[in-house]
This record gives sequence, structure tokens and C-alpha cells, in this order.
Amino acid sequence: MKIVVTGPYEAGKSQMIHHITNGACINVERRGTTIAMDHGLANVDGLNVFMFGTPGLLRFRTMRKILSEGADGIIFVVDSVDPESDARAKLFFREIAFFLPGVPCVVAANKQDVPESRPIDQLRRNLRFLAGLPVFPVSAKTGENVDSMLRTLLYLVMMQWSSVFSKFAQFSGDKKGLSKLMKDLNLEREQAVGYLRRFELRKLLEVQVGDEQFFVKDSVRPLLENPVLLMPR
Ligand SMILES: Nc1nc2c(ncn2[C@@H]2O[C@H](COP(=O)(O)OP(=O)(O)OP(=O)(O)O)[C@@H](O)[C@H]2O)c(=O)[nH]1
Ligand SMILES: [Mg+2]
Repeated sequence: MKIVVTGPYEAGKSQMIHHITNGACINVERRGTTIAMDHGLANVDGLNVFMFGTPGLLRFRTMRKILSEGADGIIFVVDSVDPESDARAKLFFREIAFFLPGVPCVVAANKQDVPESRPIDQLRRNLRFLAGLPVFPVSAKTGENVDSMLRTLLYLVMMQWSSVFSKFAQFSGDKKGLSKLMKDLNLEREQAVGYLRRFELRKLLEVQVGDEQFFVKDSVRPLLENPVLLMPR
């Protein structure tokens, strides 16, 4: 899966990716400020999660657009401590909603380890755009709640694709897998191949040359059939 981590300047996006990937990430930065991107890979119950962090300075909009392309889910990071970042949070939220309409999103109310951090109900009053979104009180510094937030997002992403994924699992290894996928989901060939390619790239599938046959990876099959397995326990 491809997850984009965005939000205003200094909210803690890079720190979040550092925590989620256990430090196995790169951050293209200058003096602590991301100027290009963060990138790293995490593994959640066998699912490959490709993390992309955006720069938080307003002028890097083009970079954020490129990094957002094709993302399956969004972690929107807000600074729970600094009310001065609220106006920028609003702008950034509008931007990502424009880049990725309809893509599942969770909000990380970050820096909750700081005693002066605002509680969720206060953040909801200050940031009206949070209405209807799942907001998690987290700390990218201590890692508190980050795993639950990520798992919930992955679950929402999987649910959005659940009709496609259950067919992937059903027709995995079938010699006429592609044709059956097209018929069952009422898809044009191009669209069905597009789905196979998309999820092959995300390492959920292996697709054979000629595209007729595809195989679901054994490690992710249970998750495709039953995404609720991802939910925090
Ligand atoms: N106390 C506390 N500090 C945090 C937390 N997350 C990030 N920080 C600090 O906040 C500052 C900014 O963190 P970054 O992760 O660089 O923030 P960013 O959103 O990537 O910033 P830009 O890329 O410049 O937009 C750093 O000094 C971090 O150490 C947190 O959960 N708690
Ligand atoms: Mg950063």
C-alpha cells in the first residue's frame, strides 16, 4: 500500500515516518526541514506499506502533488500544541482533499506527549475540517497510539477495495483469472489490468506475463479475505 503523510510545517511528519518504519527511512532535509520527501517501508502483518512524507513548507506544493499521486491512504498530521499552525493545517487539508478525493484519511493529533497539548475535543472545535474524520491522539516521539492509527487506516483502505480484493483471492491462480475478474466486477480489460498492475506494484500480487493469470501472495491472502484482521487488538 502507498500511504502519504502530510500536514503543515513542523507537525511531526518526518518523525512519524521514522517511528513507523523503525528508522528504515530517508529524509531529504535541510537543517531539520524536509525539502523534498521522506520515504520508508513498513511491514504490517506481511503487508508492505510504502510511506511517503511530504514537505510542510507552503512553497513545495508541486512536490506534494507528485508524492500524493496514486496514494491509497492519507495520514494527516496536525500539531496539537501550536494553535498557530491551525490556519496552515486548514490549507493543507484542502490541498490533499483536492489531490486525493475520496481516499481514506486518518488524522494524527500529534505531540500528545507534551503536557500543554490540546485534547481531541478542543482540536475538533479549533479545526472544523476534522468533522467526520477519525482523529487519533498520538505521539510520533514516543510512538503512543501510532500503530493503532496506522492499522485503522490500512483497514479503511482495504475495505474500500474489498470487492476487488475478495475477487483477487477467489481467482488467484485461476488460468482465466483476468477474464473472470472482468466478468464478475463488470470491468473493461484495461481497467482490470490496471488494478492488477496497481496491486502488483504494492506487492499484494504476482501477475504473469500475458496478464491472464495472477497469484495473491500467501502472506496477504488472509488480509484480503478478512481485512478486520488488521484492526488494533
Ligand atoms: N514532543 C514531541 N515533539 C515532536 C513530536 N513529533 C515531532 N516532534 C518535534 O517537532 C519538530 C518537527 O518534527 P518533524 O518530524 O521534522 O516535522 P515535519 O512535519 O516533518 O516538519 P517539516 O518537514 O519541516 O514540515 C522536531 O523538533 C521534532 O522533534 C512528538 O510527537 N512529540
Ligand atoms: Mg519533515
